[in-house]
Parts: sequence; structure tokens; C-alpha cells
Amino acid sequence: MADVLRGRNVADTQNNARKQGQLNGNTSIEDSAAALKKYEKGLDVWIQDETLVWVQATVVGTMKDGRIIVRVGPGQDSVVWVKGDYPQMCGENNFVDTEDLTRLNPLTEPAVLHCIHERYKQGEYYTTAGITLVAVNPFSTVPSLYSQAKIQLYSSAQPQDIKMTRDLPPHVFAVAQQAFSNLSRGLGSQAIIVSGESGAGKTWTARCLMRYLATTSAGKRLPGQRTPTSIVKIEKRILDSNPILEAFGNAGTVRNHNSSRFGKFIQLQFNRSCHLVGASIQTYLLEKTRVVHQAQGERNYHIFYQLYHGMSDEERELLGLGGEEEEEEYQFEWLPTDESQNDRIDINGELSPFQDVIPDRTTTLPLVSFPSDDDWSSFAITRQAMTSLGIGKCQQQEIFMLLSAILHLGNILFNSEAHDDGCPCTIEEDNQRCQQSLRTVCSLLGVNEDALGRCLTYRRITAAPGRRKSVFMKPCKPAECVARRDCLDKLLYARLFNWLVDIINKNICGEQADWKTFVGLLDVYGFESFPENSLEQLCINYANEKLQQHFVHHFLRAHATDRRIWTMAHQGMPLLNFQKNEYEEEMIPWDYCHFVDNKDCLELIEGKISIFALVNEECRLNRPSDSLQLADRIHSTLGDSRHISRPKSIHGQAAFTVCHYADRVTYQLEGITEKNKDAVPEELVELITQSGNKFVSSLVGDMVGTEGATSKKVRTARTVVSKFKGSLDKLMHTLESTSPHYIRCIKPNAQSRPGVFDRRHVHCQLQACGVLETVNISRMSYPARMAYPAFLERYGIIMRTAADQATSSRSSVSSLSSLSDENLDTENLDPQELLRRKNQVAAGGTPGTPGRRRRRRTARRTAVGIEHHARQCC
Ligand code: AD9
Ligand code: MG
Repeated sequence: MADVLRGRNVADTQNNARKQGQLNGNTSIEDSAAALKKYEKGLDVWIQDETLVWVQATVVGTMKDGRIIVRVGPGQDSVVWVKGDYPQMCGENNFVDTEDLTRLNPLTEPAVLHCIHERYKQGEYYTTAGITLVAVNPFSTVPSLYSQAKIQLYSSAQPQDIKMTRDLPPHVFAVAQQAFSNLSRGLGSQAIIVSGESGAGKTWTARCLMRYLATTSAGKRLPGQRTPTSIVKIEKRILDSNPILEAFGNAGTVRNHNSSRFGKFIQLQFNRSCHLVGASIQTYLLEKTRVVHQAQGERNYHIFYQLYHGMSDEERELLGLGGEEEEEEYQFEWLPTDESQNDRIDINGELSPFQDVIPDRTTTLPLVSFPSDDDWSSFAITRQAMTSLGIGKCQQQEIFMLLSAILHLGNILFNSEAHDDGCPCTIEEDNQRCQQSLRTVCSLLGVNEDALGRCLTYRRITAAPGRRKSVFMKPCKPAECVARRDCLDKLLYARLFNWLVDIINKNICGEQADWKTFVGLLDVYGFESFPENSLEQLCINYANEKLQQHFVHHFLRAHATDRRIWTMAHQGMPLLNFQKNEYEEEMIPWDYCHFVDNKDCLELIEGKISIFALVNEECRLNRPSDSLQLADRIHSTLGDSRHISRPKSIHGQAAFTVCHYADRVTYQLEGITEKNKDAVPEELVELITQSGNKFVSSLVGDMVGTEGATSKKVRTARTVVSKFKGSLDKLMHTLESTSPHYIRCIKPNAQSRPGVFDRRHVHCQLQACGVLETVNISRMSYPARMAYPAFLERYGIIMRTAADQATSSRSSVSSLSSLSDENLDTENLDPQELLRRKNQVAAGGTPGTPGRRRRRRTARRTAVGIEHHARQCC
């Protein structure tokens, strides 16, 4: 390390200087003049733009008052006056060929955005960003991207030849291969963390990873040796878990026609010979509200539509689904006709309803998404997958009966007029569809009609005056009846989903003795910020904060060579402290790095005195919740944190704003306590337990005596945030034991159209998923290292004498630190030639050819650079 000097580019200096107030409006005239000196006429720069975020411009001149005049576009007359923020240098990057964003020179935010855009235009959807892979969703079928030949290309890289894997073009397979290679080289378990906003391609990517790892591990055998049948079987079962989980856990939303409404972590288990021998699946926070409420233009879970369209007439009769109606409308309240989904842009660019091709799941990777628009064929796939996973015909029938009962429950309505007349609320008697559904629900669930009616319309009150406990039933108001019905429905669906996950796990999980290591695939919801945010968004964004912290720690670990330094970072020390030490040791001039750990924000959400603690406390008090009071308590207790504030725009409303690493989000507190309690009335649990249908009663068997109990302790443990925090802590613990790999999925436009790249939309995502932060840290930590000869080769053109250029010693390079404008061999140069040379230096020579890239990589590993000084001079 002592021999190592590191270089970075001029844009960093500007950025940092600006952050320190040197280049803002308050700068001294001398500083400003010095800064302006760089903006020579003809220099290419990036300037900010409303729509395109950053656009390229050419400097026309500078003014005494610190303004810079630029021209946007080569043939354009328009002259823009740039005030305040200084433009950033363009350099001469070959964007399309830049496979790793950290190689951009200068490495700036506009260059990152532009590079991803240019590559997208050329059909290059994958780009590396340091230790992260950026994957842009093409929203169109690109068969060559996932062909068998591609799999072979990546899997042919021998595990030992880690360099070869790295030199292959960025791809999701490269990440999978890297993880698999690490596993084969005995480097322990691996994890691939896939993140991104809804519709960005996380689930698609996770499916590709699964398919690749399954195929590769099966192919890892001696020539002439056949893969054991047991391994082929387990691979098939593992892959078959996808259609089941997607049918029951995915739904059409306004953002994604196949949106996963739960998070999942799949551990692919490998034995000593690196054969896939099993898997286990952990799911998080299923959106159960969707069963009873779908926002405008959204659908219920796919399985309901599959059931409705996929069954034969006889089967439909048995389930009480009736004949398939010719009309557009479904006969169920909770099965909305998804008109907006029908108008969805097809992946081939034409307007058509759900026209994805069903993936050929036997031989190749899914080229387009599952489920298809054809619910009938999707249902066939789901059924076949169930069979493959050991869910027999009878059990499938029981599942379908339960699903039908859930649909019919939604048709049960309550008589509010009776309540207005002072009578107890009842199930509507005059409504034929309602009465028919009531009968069907009872027969499918195996419960008594009167008992169900009473459970839905009366609530049990337990009073304990003195020592004697008295129980009585109180009629419910119509709204309460509806809430009880919905609660029963959500309970049944969530329990069914968990049951399925358990069954899948039982059938795919390898014996503990058989597997040694695993590759974990994490597909969780990305950061969310809507006009209205509630408990769900708080949990989701909390999970993203956790993952961001994990990422930053891992990233720092990868960058910090000193164990002591890493420990400091791990303990939440701001980056600036430990990097300062490192750079001081090497006598490298230090600019403060403004990146800090997001520990404080996490402490605010999950700490001892935190938002979660206060929301839980509200549940524990078990009193009618008052969101305004809760808001006051949150602000008075936690107001000192710089990560929380009162929302400015929402006057008099119970809300708080959290400043997350990605964005500021305002959360509404209305209804949050009820959501957090997620209480299920005991009477409903008892009703289901007493069901004559064993399958149905078994679903809630474990709830009796625990969830039904009312002791203080149990109530606290059951809250949604406590459960979520618990499962997330476990996940983080597992991730800590692995070597992580990161894939950030990017949605190029909100309309899910192929060929449309909305720069503002992409820029927001790059910010939210931390890509820009990653690039920033890379930049802050001096990623460029050059060998002395390479350094001289590159910067020699600006040195004064030929003798200087010929020397390749360290001292010659060090002498560049005293380089200034006067040393430059400018006098004899034509101004055009000088500008060309400067642009060449800024662009890092002639990038692009693989051979050259490889050479540079080698040079970086061995040696040194101090581009910093040279660049300052140019
Ligand atoms: V959500 O948070 O679950 O709502 P995801 O999982 O990020 O979301 P998903 O993987 O479902 O998004 O991708 C959305 C759609 O984009 C898919 O259904 C495909 O139609 C499309 N997609 C995604 N990735 C690719 C790809 N690499 N090639 C082609 C793709 N199409
Ligand atoms: Mg998904």
C-alpha cells in the first residue's frame, strides 16, 4: 500500500469543492476565476436539463461574473447561460463500449446516465457498476440474450479462471457464473441480491439466475457421466415452484402486469460436488389486502382468474363457479375486470391483451414472462407444477374449493337498513346472489350457515368484573361486518399461501447433511414512494434501508484493505474518518467524502426508541387509536433526529416524513395501528377450526391459543412490524454469512414500452437503488490505479520535455505532482491541437478495445496513478 498512489478525475475535485462551498455563489472572485479557467472555448460539458436531466453542450465562452455560455447540440444556434451549478466535463468516452461504469472518464453522474442510455439504444441491456450489475428491462423478447449458446458461453468459464468470467460482457449469467465459480472454489455460500422498482425485471432476473444455476450445476459432471436422475428431478421441482408462487403471489397492477406481491429469498443448496441438491424458500409480507381490495385498474391474484377460466364445466359446477359467462363482467365482487390490463402494451409493441408466450420450461430459459395472458394455459402449468411438487389431485381440489369460497365470500353483503332501524345487522336476505354465495361458502368451507352469519355480524366481548369472567355477543355495525368478512378472507388466503410455501419447501429442501453451501437469490420489492404511503411502504422502505446498509458495508469491505478500518466502518463510523486515515498514511491530498452510513435512519425506524417502537406501543395500549396523538408522540419523541420531519404540505394530518437514503417519503398514520395489529377475532378462528373440512381447519390449527389469545405479550409479538423486523433480521444474518453480488434492475419507462428510455425516470431509479451512490463511492475511493509506464504514456503529451516522457521511474511520475500550467508544453502547440490533447487526456486515451481494457486492468492491479494532479493541471 505504501507504494500506491491513487488517481481520480477532475470532476471529483469540482464536486467536492462545490460541496465545500468553494464553487457556489459565495465563492471568492479568485476561486471563481480559477474554476472558470477550465471552461475553455470548445470544451464539451454536461449541463442540466428539465426533461433529459443532463445534455451535452459546448462551451462558447465565460463571463466575468462567473457565468458560462454554452451551446447545446452541434448545429444549434441557441445559447444557454449557465448559472450557479458548474457544468461537468464530458471527456471523450466510448459509451457503448464502456461495460463498467466506473471506467467512465470523467466518472460523473451525467456520464453514467448517458452511458446506460447509449448502451440501451444499441441493445446492450447489462452494464457493470463496480460490484453491481445494472440490468435495464428491454420489455421485448431478445432471444439471443438468454439463448443456450449464451449459457454455454458463460458456463464454459472454468471456476478457477475467475479472470475469464470477469472479462465476459456484463450479463446476469456472468453474475450467476461468478457466484457459482466462487462456490466451486470453496469460497462459501453466495447471495445475489436483485432490486429495483416494480416492473423493473427482478422476478425475471431471479428466474434467469435460477435457470442458469440449475443448468450449470447439472452440466458440472465428468465427460460421459450422466446427471443423476434424482438431481434432474430436484431441479425440475425447484423450477416448478416459480409458477405456483407466481400464480398465488403475483397480480396485475398498474405498474406491472405480473407484479410480485411478496418478497422472496430462495436458497439453492449445493453439495460438495456443486450439484444442486435442494432449495428452500422464505417469503416476506404478502399483500393480503389485495384479495379483498384492488385499486382502480388492478387485478386480484392470478390464480383466481386461472381458476375461473381454466376449469372444465364439470369442475366449475363442483366449485360453485357456474358456467363461464359470455359477458365481460365477472360474477364476483373481488374479481375486477381489468380493462387497463387489457390495454396493456404487448411486449412486441402492439396493443393486445396479455400476449406473452408461455416459456418453454423444459429446455430453455423463459424468454417472456409467465403467467401468460391465457389464463387457461397458465392454469394448466400451475396444476402441472403442483403435481410435480407432490400436491396430489385431491389436495389440489381442496385448494380450488377454498379459492372458490374466498371469491364467494366477497359476494356476501350486509343489510344496513336493519341497523338504521335499530335492529342487528344481518346478511342481505333479498339478494339472490348473496344468498347463493353464502350457501356455497358454507358448503365449501364445511361450516354452518347460522354460525358463519353470527360470526360475521356479532362480536364477542369478554368482560372480567372482579374475578368472574363474563362473555356476551354484541351486534356489529355494517362497516364492522364488512371488516370481519374481509378479515376472514385475508386470513384464509394468507394461510393458504403459507401452506403452499411450506409444501414447496418440504418437497424441494435437501437433507441438511447433503448440502454444504448455497446460492441465495433475493427478489424483494424496491423502494416505494407514493402520494399516500402507509405501513406497507414503511416496511418495504425499511427493508431497502437494511439492504442498502448491507450493500454499503460490503462495498466498503471490498474497498478497505485494512481490517481495522473495516471494523470502524462496520461500527457505523462515517466513511470520512477511516478513509482520511488511509489517505493520510499515503500522503494523498484528501477531499472529504460526504457519504455516511444509513445507520441513523435505521435507528430511527427500528431502534429501541423508534417509529416501530412507538407504533407497537400504540397497539399494546389497546385503546381506540388516535392517529393525531400518535403523530404528536412520534414527533416529540423522535423529532431530534435529522431523518424525520413534519410534512410541510399536509396540514393538520397525522403524518411524518422520513429522509431515506433514496428519497424523502411521507407516511400517513391513519389506520396504521389497525394494520399493525392485524388482529383476527377469536370467533372467526374458532369457526374455521370447527370446520368439517379437514384441510380448511388445519390451516388455522396453530392459531388457537396463540393468535387467539389476548395476553399483552402475545399481542406485542404479533404486530406486523415486529414479525417483519424479526424475519428481516434473520435474512440479514443469513446474508452476512455469504459473499454478496448485486443486480440493480432498471425500468426504462413507466409505461412498460419497448424502445423507450425516459432519462428522468431512469435517473430517479439510479439514485433510489444506489447506483449513483456506488459510483460516487468508487470515485471517492480513488478507483483508478495505473502503472508508472502507462501513466507516462498517457500523460506524457502534456509534459515539457521529451526526456520527461522517456523516463519511467516513480520519481518521474511523482514530479508530476508539481506540474502546473507553466510546465505544460503549450507554447509551440496550435490551440486546436492542445484542446484535442486535453480531451484525449480527459477521456483516458482511446478506450474501448477489449485488449486494451484487459491491459489496463492488469496495470491497475499492479500499480499506481496520480491522474489527480495531472488532471488538475489540464
Ligand atoms: V414487481 O416489483 O414484482 O411489480 P419486477 O419483479 O421487478 O416487478 P418483472 O420481473 O415481473 O418485474 O418484469 C416485468 C415485466 O418486464 C416482465 O413480465 C417481462 O414482460 C418484462 N421483462 C423483464 N425483464 C425482461 C427481460 N430481461 N427481457 C424481456 C423482460 N422482458
Ligand atoms: Mg416481481
